[in-house]
Amino acid sequence: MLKFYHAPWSRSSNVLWLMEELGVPYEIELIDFRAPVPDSYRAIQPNKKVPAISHDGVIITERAAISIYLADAFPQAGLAPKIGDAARAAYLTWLVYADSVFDPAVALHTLKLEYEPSGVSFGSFDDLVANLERRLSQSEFIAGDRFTAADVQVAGSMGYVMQQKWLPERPAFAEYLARTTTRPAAKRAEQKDLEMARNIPALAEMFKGQ
Ligand SMILES: N[C@@H](CCC(=O)N[C@@H](CS)C(=O)NCC(=O)O)C(=O)O
Repeated sequence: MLKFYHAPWSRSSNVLWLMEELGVPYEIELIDFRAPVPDSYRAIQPNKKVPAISHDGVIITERAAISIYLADAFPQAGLAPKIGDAARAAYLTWLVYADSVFDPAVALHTLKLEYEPSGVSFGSFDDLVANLERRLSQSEFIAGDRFTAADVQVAGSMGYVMQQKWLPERPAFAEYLARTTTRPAAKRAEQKDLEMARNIPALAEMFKGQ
């Protein structure tokens, strides 16, 4: 059984998209972090964050690890180059980059927190933007010429950040998002997330009159 601990409109929404790409049955347990999360959830995710998954009784946390695990566990979905395939190098690099560089660099830049790029593991915001733009100008998808779970991680994160105008606009970014976030699985996930968000008490105000 595949169980997914999820909160709508959060970092775990990338994993919701991945679940839809996989095309396998899964069950959602909602974790409403907009209200107090029971301490018992620490047994699943020690930092009380989403996402987390439990697959046949095995728990996996951290978005990048979850994405790598799921794409390998369900190879029929074709979302990961196989071990031994040279294409796996770019795939793993970009899949992990989304959480280890993109996410913290954008967060600190948005919070206007000043730091010395050489003093942190993820470097500068400007280097991130330049690296992403270079890559997406050369390559149709983030890991090469086909869609992979790395695109769910990168495009899922970029989509939200671009909406918030936390990344500068670049033609390569817009074209990449148009190629990836319009996929049927992405749209299904978006719709499911919207329906779940409607039932979150802290978000009720946004849905008034709808
Ligand atoms: N490093 C974690 C981060 C996940 C994360 O930041 N989740 C946020 C949702 S956007 C969360 O659960 N926040 C709830 C809280 O901190 O109370 C991962 O990649 O899975």
